[in-house]
Amino acid sequence: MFDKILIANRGEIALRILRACREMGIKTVTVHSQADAEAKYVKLSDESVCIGPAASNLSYLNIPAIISAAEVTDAQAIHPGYGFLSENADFAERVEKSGFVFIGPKAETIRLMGDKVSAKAAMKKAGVPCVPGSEGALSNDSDEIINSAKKIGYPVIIKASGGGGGRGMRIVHTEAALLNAVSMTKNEAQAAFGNPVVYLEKFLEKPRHVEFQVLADEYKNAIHLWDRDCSLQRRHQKIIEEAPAPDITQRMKDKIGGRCADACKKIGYRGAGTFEFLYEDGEFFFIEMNTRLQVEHTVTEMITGIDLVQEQIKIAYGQKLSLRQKDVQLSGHSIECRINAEDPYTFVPSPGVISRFHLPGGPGVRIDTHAYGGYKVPSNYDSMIGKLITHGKTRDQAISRMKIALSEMVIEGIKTNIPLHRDLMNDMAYQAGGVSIHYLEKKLGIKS
Ligand code: MV4
Repeated sequence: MFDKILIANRGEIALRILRACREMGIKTVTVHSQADAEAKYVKLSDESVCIGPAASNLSYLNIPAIISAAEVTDAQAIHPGYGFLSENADFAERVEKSGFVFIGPKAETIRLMGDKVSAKAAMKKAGVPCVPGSEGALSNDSDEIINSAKKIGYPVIIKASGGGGGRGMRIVHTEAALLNAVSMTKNEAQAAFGNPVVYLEKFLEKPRHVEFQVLADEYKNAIHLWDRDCSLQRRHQKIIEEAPAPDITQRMKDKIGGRCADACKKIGYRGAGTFEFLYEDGEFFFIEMNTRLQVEHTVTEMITGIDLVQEQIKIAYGQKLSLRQKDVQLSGHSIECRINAEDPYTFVPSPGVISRFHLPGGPGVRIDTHAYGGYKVPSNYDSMIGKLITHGKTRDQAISRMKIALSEMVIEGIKTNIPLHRDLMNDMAYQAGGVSIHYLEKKLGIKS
C-alpha cells in the first residue's frame, strides 16, 4: 500500500480523506492556504505545507505548488477530494507525469466526461439511456438546428458542451426563439469555457435528480453502489441528499445500475464515479458523469457499509476490486443535510468565528466536519462547514433521527442553514418523498 498520501483539498473532505488514510496506516500530507494554517485537519496530518495565500487560485488551484509539496514530502499519491482540481484533466496528467499517482480516473477519462457532448455520446454507445436530443454538437446550419429541435419537440434546452453542473444552459419554448438563443448560448459558452460547442436536449419540466455511484478498477471490474436522490437544491447547490432514492422500483434501479457498471467496463473507467440522471415519469435519462468523489458519497457509505475513500485509494494503488455486485448489500436509509455558514433564507454567506458549537449524536448519527468552537470560517471558500448524516432502518426513522439531531445542534457566532433544515424535515412533501428539482426554489418563492 502507499506509504504517504498528499491531500489536495481543505475543509471537511480533507479530514474525511485523512481519516481513511489513518485507518489504512497511510501517512498524510496536507497542503493549506495561509487562511487555513490553523485548521484541524492540518494539525492532525503527519506533515503540512503552506502552498499560498487565501485566494484559491493562488493555493488550492496552484498546480506547481501542490506538485512541489508532494515532491518535498515524498508523498506517493495525491487525493484531490471534490471541487478545486478534482476534475481537472491537466492536473491529473501533471500529477502522473511528475511520478505521482492521481487518486481518480485517467486524465483522458476526465477529459472525455468534462466535455458533455463526448460524455453523452460515450454513454449512449455504452447502453446508458440518455435524454433525447441533437445527435451530438449542433452545427452552424440554421435549417439543421431548426429541424433538430422540431424532431425533439419543444420545449428544448440548449446546453454548452464545456458547461455542466448547471452552467451554460438556456431553455427554449418556441421555434421563433431558437436561433437567437443558440447564438447567445454559443457566445456565452465561448466566453465562459473557451468552447462554443452546444447541443440540444428535450427539456424535462419536472424531473428528479437521481444519481448512481460506481466503483471500477484498472482491470475492467466495475460495480454500482446504488442510487442517491439529490433533488433538494437551490441554484444548482444541493442542500439535502438521501439514499436510496424514494419511490423507484428496485427492478428499475437494478437495470440502470447495471447499465452504469457495464458502461464503466466499456469505457475503461477507473476509480469512484457518479452517473447523474434526470428521473421523470418512471424513466431515467443520463445527463452527466462526475469523475470525482462527491460531497454526498456519505449517504451511500451509510446504506452499503462501504468506505468509498478507502476503495478509491485501493483502486489507485492498483488493487483489484475486492467487492462484487452481490457483496453490495443495502441496509436502511440515509439522509444528509449540508450545513452551510450562510443566512438560512437569503443564502448570503456568513463567515466568522464560531462562538458556541455543540454537535448532536446517538444511534444512526454521523457528522463530517472540520469545524469546532472557536473556529473561524474563512470568507474565501465555499460556505459548507460540515454535513449531518443520519441512518435509520426506514426513511421515516432517518428523518426522525435527523429532526432530533438538528434540534440538538447548536452553532453560534455565525449564521447557518440549520433552521432551513429543521423546516424541511417537517415539510409534508419532503416527508412524502420524491420531490422534483424545482421543489425547494418554489417553496422558497424563488424563480428558477
Ligand atoms: C436538464 C434539465 C431539464 N431537462 N436537462 C442542471 C444541472 C446540469 N447537471 C443539468 N441540469 C438540468 N438539465 C434537461 N434535458 C434540468 C436541469 C436542472 C437541474 C438538474 C439537476 C439538478 C438541479 C437542476 C436545477 C435546474 C435545472
